[in-house]
Amino acid sequence: MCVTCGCGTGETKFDGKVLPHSHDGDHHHRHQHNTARFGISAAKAHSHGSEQTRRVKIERDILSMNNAYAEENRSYFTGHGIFTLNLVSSPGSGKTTLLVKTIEALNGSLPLAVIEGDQQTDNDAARIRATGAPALQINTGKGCHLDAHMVGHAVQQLGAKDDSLLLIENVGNLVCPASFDLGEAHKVVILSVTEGEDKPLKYPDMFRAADLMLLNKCDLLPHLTFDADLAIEYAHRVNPKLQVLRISATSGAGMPEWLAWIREGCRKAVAAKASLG
Ligand SMILES: Nc1nc2c(ncn2[C@@H]2O[C@H](COP(=O)(O)OP(=O)(O)O)[C@@H](O)[C@H]2O)c(=O)[nH]1
Ligand SMILES: [Mg+2]
Ligand SMILES: [Zn+2]
Ligand SMILES: [Zn+2]
Repeated sequence: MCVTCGCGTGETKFDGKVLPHSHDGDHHHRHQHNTARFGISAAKAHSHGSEQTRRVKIERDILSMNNAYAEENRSYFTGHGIFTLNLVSSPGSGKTTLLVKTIEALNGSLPLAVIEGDQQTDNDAARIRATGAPALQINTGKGCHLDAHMVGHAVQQLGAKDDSLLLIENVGNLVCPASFDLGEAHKVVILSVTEGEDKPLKYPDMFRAADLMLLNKCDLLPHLTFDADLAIEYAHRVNPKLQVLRISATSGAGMPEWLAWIREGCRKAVAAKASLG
């Protein structure tokens, strides 16, 4: 169940197979699966009091469990110099197109891997693999977001390299992925110009959780009434520190700035690993 919208999670699949739950070998997780998988029923079994109190406790348990996994992922990423981005947006804003263009533009200059999240299909992982980059598709079934536990296993399965870039495309949803830390360095929110200027005001949690907003599909602006300055003003109203880049994944406008931002992040991640000794 999602703590934000109450949706069911269904069965999670990795490249079409059920999420593995055996923990042997040198898996970097140190978590206990019994509590991870059955956090909800454990909470149910041990809570007392009103339905409302019980719900609050379940929500708190799910988020604190997620945060524990996220911290495991984060320390793994830090220890291995992996710069991890969590791309979040509504469906169709252009995340996969942007990833494909980004990978093509980087042209093998840094090692990278992609984790794709969608409720169903492996279409996006196939689009990424067509570039030659490794990609793992997570299908969340009825679930509306990726969580840190899924990402930990996906990283293990992908075998993310040291000093690399890890790009995570979250499930298209401007609400629930805001609450789930995956251990990433930054959430990057993509807003496309066909979605309306007011989305940052309507979905403030996501724009607050992000460090960078990519305003995508700017090539379409001449055909629309969308006011880009106003959209950015709204985004800054909910998050004054939000960095913003205006881009077009299809025309390539703004891509040099986006690539420079990625390279700087990778450089810092490698330096942080080195400073650990
Ligand atoms: N005009 C235009 N279309 C874009 C741009 N980026 C993506 N698209 C289109 O938007 C649609 C959804 O893109 P997709 O990458 O699948 O979005 P996702 O659901 O966020 O992964 C596709 O038809 C893309 O071709 C862009 O910069 N400009
Ligand atoms: Mg996609
Ligand atoms: Zn949800
Ligand atoms: Zn696990």
